[in-house]
Amino acid sequence: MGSTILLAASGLTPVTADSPNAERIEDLYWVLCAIAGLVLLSVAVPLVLFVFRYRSRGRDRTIEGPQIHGATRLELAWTLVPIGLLVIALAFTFYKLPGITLEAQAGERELEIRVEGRQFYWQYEYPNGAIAIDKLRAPANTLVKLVITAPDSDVQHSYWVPGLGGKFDAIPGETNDTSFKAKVGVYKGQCAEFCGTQHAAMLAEIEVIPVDEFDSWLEQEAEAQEAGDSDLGEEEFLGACTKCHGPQGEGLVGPGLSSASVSDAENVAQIVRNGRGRMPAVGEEWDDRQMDALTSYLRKRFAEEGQSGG
Ligand code: HEC
Ligand SMILES: [Cu+2]
Repeated sequence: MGSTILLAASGLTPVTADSPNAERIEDLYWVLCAIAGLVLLSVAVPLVLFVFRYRSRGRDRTIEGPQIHGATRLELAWTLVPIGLLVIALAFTFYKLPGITLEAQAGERELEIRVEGRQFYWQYEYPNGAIAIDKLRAPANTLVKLVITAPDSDVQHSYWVPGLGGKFDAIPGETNDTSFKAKVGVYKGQCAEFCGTQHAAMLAEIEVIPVDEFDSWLEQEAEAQEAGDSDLGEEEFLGACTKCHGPQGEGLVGPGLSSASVSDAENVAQIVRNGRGRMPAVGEEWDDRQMDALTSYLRKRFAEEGQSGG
């Protein structure tokens, strides 16, 4: 379908669906798009034709047109056809809707991951306690259930990775579930609910990798985070801090960070947990493991930059 490719290239259509639930959403999009297109044409084309066909051609404006009463077939048609179209749209929607939530078959593995929307990053928690920020890793061809929420102290966000499904609100204190099942690949998404100054920087990414690779990575990652020698601190800095303090900590929406401002771990932890002035409490519910990862990363990073004169 050449026209489909053309539309897709122009960015007017949804991205290609790569999960069964997203495929259903895509199917719905195309059927509703076709019906809406049909309606548009059936109104717009006669409108343009009539404008030319029945224009006044210099006749006096006071001359009345022919008085026509009743056109039963026409009236029936413009009542029944729209009803028929709405019934088709409704029936097709209800036919496709149930499959938008994926259910695990008997004995099928299901991995549940908690997703928290926060100003201005996504925090993921795996069943074994491992944490990831912004970038989620997931096993291929496995049912992954996302439990989406936000901390009470935060604002509302919306988790959206279009290739893998619809938008789901991340509401403080409430949970919304969605799921996906995808092939190996990288799927991009973003926050779809305006949530503050750095909303546009609230990007999400899901990297789907082979199951074996995923399982061993997850185990190692949890152990490394427990032992305090993972990349969690760097992930936290990039995801939770640089969006305001700049990619190099040079300052953006917030002030620049320096070895002086981050050397006191207690002080940093206090600011990150409670916020300060215009800085939100970005790490309000972070546990000690998360906070230690951040503070030790910051100390190392800014000490190095101090030596190199940057
Ligand atoms: C939403 C934007 C935003 C985010 C995200 C953010 N900050 Fe801030 N930060 C600020 C602002 C604004 C200030 C200045 C606060 C004030 O009014 O005193 C600040 C101040 C600070 C200070 C004090 C600086 C000084 O010179 O005294 C530190 C330290 C700090 N932030 C660390 C962090 C760390 C670490 C993170 C990531 C975990 C982070 N911030 C995330 C906006 C942000
Ligand atoms: Cu957001």
